[in-house]
Amino acid sequence: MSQDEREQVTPEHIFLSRREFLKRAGFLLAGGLVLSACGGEATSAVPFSPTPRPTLPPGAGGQLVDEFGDPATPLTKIRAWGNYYEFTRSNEGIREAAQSLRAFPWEVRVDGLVRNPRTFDPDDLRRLGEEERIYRMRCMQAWSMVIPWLGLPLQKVLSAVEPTAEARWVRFEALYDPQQMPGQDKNSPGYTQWLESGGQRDMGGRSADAPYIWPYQEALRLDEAMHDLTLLATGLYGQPLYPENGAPVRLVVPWKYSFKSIKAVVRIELVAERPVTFWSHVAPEEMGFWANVNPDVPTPRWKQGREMRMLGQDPEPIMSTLLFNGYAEVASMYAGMDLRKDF
Ligand SMILES: Nc1nc2c(c(=O)[nH]1)N[C@H]1C(S)=C(S)[C@@H](COP(=O)(O)O)O[C@H]1N2
Ligand SMILES: [Mo]
Repeated sequence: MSQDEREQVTPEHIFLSRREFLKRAGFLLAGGLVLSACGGEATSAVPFSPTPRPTLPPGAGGQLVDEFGDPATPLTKIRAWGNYYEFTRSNEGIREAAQSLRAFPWEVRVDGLVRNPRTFDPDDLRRLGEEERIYRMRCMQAWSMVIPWLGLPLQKVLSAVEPTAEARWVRFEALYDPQQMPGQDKNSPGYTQWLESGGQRDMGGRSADAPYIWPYQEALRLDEAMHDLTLLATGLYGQPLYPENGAPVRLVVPWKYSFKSIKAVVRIELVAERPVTFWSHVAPEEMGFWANVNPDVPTPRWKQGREMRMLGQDPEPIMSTLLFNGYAEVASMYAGMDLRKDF
């Protein structure tokens, strides 16, 4: 498919911005950016080989690929596998479990240390400028996906509210509503099971002394939040977000382990002090605040040097993990920082 044809199927305002960015950054876009309802299946599994990482075969014509040529994960797989602790502790269960979410009407309050606090609904956010961004997403559980998001750089939202000089950190809060989100209910089977197992059974459940504190909360340093890669996503594969993938609005920070990419965001607050985050409270030895993807810094249960790329294949290919998930352009934000200590 030629570039002209591509621009016809992808609205220009969506297509242009990231492409311009890639040009500036010196990346070559290897494949089509066709918006389709469903990802094509990649055809062959690639066995593990050490860095530099191999480029996976793009598969059938018209398949979406990320900026390094890796094919997108099929939509069915993106919907069928993930993490959503408000609903379930099971990776496979998110799609079914999250259907009880009511994602409309919805508001995202943006306030705190800003001159112009505002409330946005998802359409307000879209009007600020929706783009397609095909990003790799790397979970700390050593699996990864390539996801064609729709969304806008968070930068645009933050600029609109005008942070004051005191604002240093950005805190993100997800929905708290145990009626809709059974995992938040202390009487839920998942919660009870977790307590009975001494907190050992699932990701992060370290001890009953460090229970989950709802709502799910995340945070970024202001410069990270303002980085062009940082996205507030409102859709994927050309459609509004599905409940299981964080409808109607979620954060996407592609160079960090994906627990930073908080779903179902209702509030974004500019603050002066670094906030406590959900996972760094529950499992501080494993899920640190910074969470930059780093193959050289193992975590207690996962070595982090490799990842399973979810493509809906059997078996799924195993790949080398890259520093900052391959997004080397973020490195300057961490100059002088010990990435081993500040993990
Ligand atoms: N609100 C909320 N956001 C969340 C989570 C969660 O449990 N609740 N899980 C995180 C984790 S651990 C991962 S790996 C990603 C998974 O996103 P996906 O299910 O869309 O693949 O969402 C992140 N965002
Ligand atoms: Mo994760």
